[in-house]
Amino acid sequence: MTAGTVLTDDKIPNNVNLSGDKRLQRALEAWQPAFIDWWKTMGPVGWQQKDIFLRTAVSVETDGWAHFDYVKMPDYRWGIFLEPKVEGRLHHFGDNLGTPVWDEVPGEFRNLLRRLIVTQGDTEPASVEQQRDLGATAPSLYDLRNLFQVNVEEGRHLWAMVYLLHTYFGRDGREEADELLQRRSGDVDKPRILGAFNEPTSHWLSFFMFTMFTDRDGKYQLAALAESGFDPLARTCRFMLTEEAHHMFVGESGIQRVCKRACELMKADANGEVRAQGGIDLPTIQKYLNLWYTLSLDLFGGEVSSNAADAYAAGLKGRYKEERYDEHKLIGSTFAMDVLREGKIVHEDVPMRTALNEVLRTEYIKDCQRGVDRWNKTIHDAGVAFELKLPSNKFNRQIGMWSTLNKQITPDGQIVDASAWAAAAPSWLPTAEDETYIKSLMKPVFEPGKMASWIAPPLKGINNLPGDFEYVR
Ligand code: BYC
Ligand code: FE
Ligand code: FE
Repeated sequence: MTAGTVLTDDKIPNNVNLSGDKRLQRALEAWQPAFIDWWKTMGPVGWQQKDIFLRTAVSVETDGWAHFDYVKMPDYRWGIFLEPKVEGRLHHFGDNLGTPVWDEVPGEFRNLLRRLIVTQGDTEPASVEQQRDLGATAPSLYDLRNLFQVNVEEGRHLWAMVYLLHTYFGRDGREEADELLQRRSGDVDKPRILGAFNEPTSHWLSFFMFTMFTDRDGKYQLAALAESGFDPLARTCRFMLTEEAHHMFVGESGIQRVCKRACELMKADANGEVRAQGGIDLPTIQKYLNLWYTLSLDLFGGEVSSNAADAYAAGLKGRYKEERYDEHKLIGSTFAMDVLREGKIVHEDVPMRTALNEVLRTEYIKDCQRGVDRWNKTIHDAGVAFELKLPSNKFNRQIGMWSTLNKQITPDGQIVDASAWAAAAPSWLPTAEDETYIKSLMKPVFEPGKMASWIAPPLKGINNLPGDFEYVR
């Protein structure tokens, strides 16, 4: 598509009256060719002209958000969807509690709000960039299709944030929207904003860990923004959450299948050696878990954060499921958490508003634990005595108060000296050898119904399709 093409409701499914909003149409018409350019140069390598069996959101109704058909990725209809407006909605937390929510950007919070939207928006294309080479080594057509499903939906999430920037932030919103297509994951000069989104996901084990742990940060951040008193942001994020569930499913079920296969191969080998059988052994899975979980913990920001306090006070970013709590102003209340005082870990009460990043992270950790419990059930059911564990929230941190002890805290949360840490690190985090080994396993399997050696087949097909369905043709 070239510049000047008229964007109709047909090209961009939407429920924001795009065809009736000339100003927005013009802005998106200018941005859309840049997006397609970006998709072609930074999106999935290869496969662009293949038919992929994808889900497209065509409306927010229950029968409209999961429309399955074969599409070529560049023809995917990236749409703009907001959950329907709830009339009379009020701020339900923060300093403006009880007053009507905003349909326009509140002037005094403009910068804070724009920063939240840009940070959210930046992660979406970043993840597509991180995953762009994975198609070449997919363990099955089923997995290949899931990768592309995640990729096009992250593309749609970018559209969602760009819609907000274009509609509500005028010229600087348009500039920010352009920059979202200019930063590059892992680039030293113009990196993506948040740490984890500059890390390579160079193979499928990292991809599954990423969708398990990093997309799950997406779930919690989006849920906190879905509470927003800036109503268009809340409505946008609520719809994005419906898609996020599938991304986490890809990660959780992906690792579960790798664990299952590890157990099978362990038993098949005379010495119980999974690697001898071309599989990924459980201790290696634990190392990648440690890596991606801790990178994702960093995404919640500092444990004590005035930014978090400001966003809550302003009513822009709430807690996870704010309605579950009794009190919504958080003045005078505290949160008990571990903090670092003169090199020691102590448990302390921290003023609640400044602790909100940690409050959200705590909810996230519980959710991760539920997933790890299900993996352990798979391992247990296979008759193998091994347990995967979430490491301490202080281990391997690069953001927040624990980052000062970055290479001194063990996965159990103990402070040790740097040399002891360094000596044990190869058993905690992936080594260069682990990377080489995992990559050596990444041989593509593109025959319908067939799986790579290191992963078990899924329990059922997408949309209940049979195991040998040709998801990509
Ligand atoms: N890396 O007060 P602080 C998703 C910066 S994932 C680098 O501690 P704050 C997805 C911070 O920006 C969800 N820098 O933290 C998943 C600040 O910088 P400035 C993404 C970091 O601001 C998979 C400084 O440190 N959505 O959707 O309370 C695939 C001090 O900040 C990091 C959001 O994140 C980091 N990890 O919280 C696809 C929601 N952490 O201003 C998609 C929007 C902090 O001093 N973002 N910094 O230069 C936010 O709510 C907040 O910005 C954060 C940070 C939670 C990220
Ligand atoms: Fe997303
Ligand atoms: Fe996602």
